[in-house]
Amino acid sequence: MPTAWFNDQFHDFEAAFNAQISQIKAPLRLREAILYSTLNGGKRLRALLTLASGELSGADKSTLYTIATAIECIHAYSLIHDDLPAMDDDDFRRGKPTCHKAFDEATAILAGDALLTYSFELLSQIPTLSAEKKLQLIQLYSTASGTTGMVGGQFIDLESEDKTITLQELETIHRKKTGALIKAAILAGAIAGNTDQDTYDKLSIYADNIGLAFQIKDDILDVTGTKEELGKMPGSDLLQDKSTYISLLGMDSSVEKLNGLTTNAIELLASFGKKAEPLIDLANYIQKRNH
Ligand code: GRG
Repeated sequence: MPTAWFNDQFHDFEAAFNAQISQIKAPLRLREAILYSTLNGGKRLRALLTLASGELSGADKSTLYTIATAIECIHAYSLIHDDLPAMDDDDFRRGKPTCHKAFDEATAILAGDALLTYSFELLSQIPTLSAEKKLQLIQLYSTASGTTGMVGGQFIDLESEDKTITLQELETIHRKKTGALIKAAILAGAIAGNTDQDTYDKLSIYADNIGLAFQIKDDILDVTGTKEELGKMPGSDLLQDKSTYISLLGMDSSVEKLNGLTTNAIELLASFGKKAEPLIDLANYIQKRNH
């Protein structure tokens, strides 16, 4: 991660995340699968987005750590389930064998289920937030991860396999499948703090822009990245004959779209001055990342 803010926040969050995940009580092998799939080198992008928008919104740090842990739990669950043979059937994730390869399918399904549930348990127990804010966060995360968000997007994506889809359909899949959770991560930080409607609306549009930018970059990296950089085999989209930004728009226009979305996101936050720097750094990071 490039800036001093990134390094500090990443390390502090990693320690807080480790502590919260280690509190999960479960039968030994299930617990091992949960720890294996969470404490394993993710970029913690969603957590950092929560911390950055929370900082802009004046939220308390320990509250943000719990909210950020909760979103990383949902994200980790989605990756475990996405890697299963019934879905993407991937052997590697974050540079290591996927959960079902290291353990077994039933354990991987249950580890994912446990992480999704634990996320809401964490949100419901935050001592520093009012009942109303906790409910708002639970609603935010459940809509983003459920049928109108990530699960719905994953379903449409699976249904679209072996079909030619339009750019608009691809965008809908990505906004739901990956964009919704990224947006929830950003808005959660704002809910934890105190923002006016104008700030909330700007963060919401910023989130739409970088959520899509993240996915376009992911499509680009699947073509340009190496196994070492990505922690999994590149070229999987082409191998599965998947529609991507590259296959529908071409590489040059995809890069142009990525750059345009990043610039829009950054311009939106200009009026916040220094307070918005972490969010601006994260937008730049999404644009330039190599994994
Ligand atoms: C199974 C309900 C269900 C949903 C799965 C998110 C998702 C939906 C599937 C992931 C498929 C995938 C690999 C999409 C590409 C974008 C993406 C989410 C990449 C992984 O996120 P990163 O790069 O991962 O933030 P790390 O490992 O850094 O946390």
